[in-house]
Amino acid sequence: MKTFTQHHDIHFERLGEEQEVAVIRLTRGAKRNALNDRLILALRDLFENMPEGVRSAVIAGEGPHFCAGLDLSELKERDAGQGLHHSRMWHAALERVQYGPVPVIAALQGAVVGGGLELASACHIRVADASAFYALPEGSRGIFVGGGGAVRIPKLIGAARMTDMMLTGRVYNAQDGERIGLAQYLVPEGAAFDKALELAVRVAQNAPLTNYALMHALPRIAEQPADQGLFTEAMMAAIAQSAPEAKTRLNDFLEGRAAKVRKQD
Ligand code: 1HE
Repeated sequence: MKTFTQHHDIHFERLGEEQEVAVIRLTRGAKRNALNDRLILALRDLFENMPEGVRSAVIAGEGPHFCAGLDLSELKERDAGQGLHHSRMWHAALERVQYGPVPVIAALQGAVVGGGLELASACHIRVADASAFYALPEGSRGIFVGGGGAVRIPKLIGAARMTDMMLTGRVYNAQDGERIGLAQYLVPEGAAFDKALELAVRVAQNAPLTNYALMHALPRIAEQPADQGLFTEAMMAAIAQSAPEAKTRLNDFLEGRAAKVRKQD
């Protein structure tokens, strides 16, 4: 059985044997899934109210493009104060994606640009198909990133590459995007959603505390000075390993019931 709900320009569905994967699809294909305020707020609300039993999520876009970024038709007359609050609204929404209840996998195709790349950067895993391309047209539109891109994108590709993208309007294709770290997976055209779903099903099988540690502890540890990071790591390791689920899983391996690590083709 599948369950779906239609929010404003978002289709929400639960997939997987136990409906453990939330699939969130942007459904403004006619506008290349450009993110207007209503859509950003709907995303925030969805992540704040993720139903019980969801263990991982996929974000995808309808049509040939993942997302054309900020809806430029809404960027008319905003004074500095309104601009500040608008950016903070994006921050709050994408913060709920990154530091929300479950790991999120983005399925990317076509344009992943501007705010679309900022949304993808807030996800935990990015799977791109061969049609994907990445750009930060803010630079040529006379504006700046405002959806957390200045914080998240340099962590993926470094400040130098982001500076180049914004100064020169450079567009990375799917292959180069994967090479520089914009996406972790590159798949043939049309295959991003299926791969993202396959990964989401796999991620949903992890112990919830392990996923929690990867989402909430790892990025914070990575920001800490080494000495503090090591201390936080030890705390998180102790908590994770003391969960009953960890003990069961370790025993399963020791008693030959769990999968071994195998070389992949
Ligand atoms: C839009 C938007 C949009 C398309 N806001 N309406 N982002 C950009 O600067 C990217 C702008 N978009 C594009 O460069 C192209 O549209 C695409 C490469 C994404 C797709 O091209 P294409 O040829 O498939 O579509 P199209 O014909 O350009 O667009 C189809 C419709 O979507 C058209 O509307 P229509 O009523 O004439 O059919 C477009 O106007 C509309 N559309 N993109 C509004 N972005 C938190 S700060 C973040 C800051 C930013 O994200 S700035 C970067 C914004």
